[in-house]
Amino acid sequence: MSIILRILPVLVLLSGFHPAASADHISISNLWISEAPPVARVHAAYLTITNSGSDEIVLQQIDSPAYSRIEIHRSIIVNHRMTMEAHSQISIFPDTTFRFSPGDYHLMLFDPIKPGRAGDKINLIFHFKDDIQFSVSATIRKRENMQ
Ligand SMILES: [Cu+2]
Repeated sequence: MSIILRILPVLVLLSGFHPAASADHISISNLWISEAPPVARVHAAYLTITNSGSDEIVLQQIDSPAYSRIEIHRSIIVNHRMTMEAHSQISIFPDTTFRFSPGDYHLMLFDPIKPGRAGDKINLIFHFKDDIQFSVSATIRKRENMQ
């Protein structure tokens, strides 16, 4: 009996990660997190989102069991200095691919629960408008592997 009670919450958690069946027009690929020193309190992630549908899609929120908070940022230069601006959401037009890449748009991942090493996998959950959700596995990569 006690074993069943322990397994049940895990099953409920996993069922929440299934991607919505109505979201075949959205694909998320090449999701990776840049390896950071163990003391780092923020990590950066990059990915590609393709909208192959006929309507705009809107990425509204990202979360993960491995971080306290995730924000959408863009690196920009202001007065000759690199800084970052936060975006509350990203709209992707029909038949368009949107790339998050170093020096441009990225995900800022705050307060890692444990330091990640290259090769580790971490789940991020992407929330789009209209209650569309995806859980995607990110791979931690060393920065020099970036293209
Ligand atoms: Cu940032």
